[in-house]
Amino acid sequence: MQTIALTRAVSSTLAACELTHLERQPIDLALARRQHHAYTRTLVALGCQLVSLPEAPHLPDAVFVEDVAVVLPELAVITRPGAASRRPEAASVAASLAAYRPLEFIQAPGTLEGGDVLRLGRHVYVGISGRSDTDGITQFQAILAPHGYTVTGVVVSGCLHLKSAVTQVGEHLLLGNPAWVNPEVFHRFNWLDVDPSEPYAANALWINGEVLYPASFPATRARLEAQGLRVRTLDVSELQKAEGALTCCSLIFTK
Ligand code: CIR
Repeated sequence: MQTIALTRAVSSTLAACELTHLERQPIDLALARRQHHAYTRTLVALGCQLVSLPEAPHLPDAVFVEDVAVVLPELAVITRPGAASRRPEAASVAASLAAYRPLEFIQAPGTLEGGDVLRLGRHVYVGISGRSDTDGITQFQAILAPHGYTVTGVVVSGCLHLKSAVTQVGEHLLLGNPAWVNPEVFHRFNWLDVDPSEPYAANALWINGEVLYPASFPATRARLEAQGLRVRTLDVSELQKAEGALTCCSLIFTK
């Protein structure tokens, strides 16, 4: 079965991105574009077919496509981001996804961002964060329930999204920062703590048996490798300055 990675080129206005927990720092746009290119090439090397949307220059955060849609085998849910500046990103992603899935939409006033959605089989966890609210999560639950999914809201604090705090790195293994989310919620899974010196290190992209991982977290990388995981690192420094990480730059699904 073909895996598709939907991505979007880095916007020329990336430096005007939304920031919540980080101080604004100068972003080297050319370097951001090279890093994003290396990311997309790596997804291709890992077996993905790339569907690349053109740059949306007027939308600084549009490279972070994960936040505007959640793609499941049965359907795609187009979100309504909590960050108002990001809502216009959704239409073009929806148009592209319509070729692959029936679409459902989160309606106003509810908000939901894909960075808050962690799907573990038929169980979907959604961060109750500054970006996803209980109305959005209730709508999401109503959309998914007929397809046999359970949806559980999870409180996150101190970080942007649920997947800033925890991601899946193996069949039965999660990588997380226990300061930002309660590991007890995920008691059916094994849990690996990030190294305490690297609080932002929980966002990894587990794909086709490998863990795609930021080069900036060597101590946590060592923890992943000590578990026997195959880790491939990427330097994404400029995307990290925009409070982005690895999962947020793609929507990955099967054709
Ligand atoms: C934002 O604040 O919305 C963007 N600057 C970063 C979004 C990152 N998204 C993600 O990790 N899923």
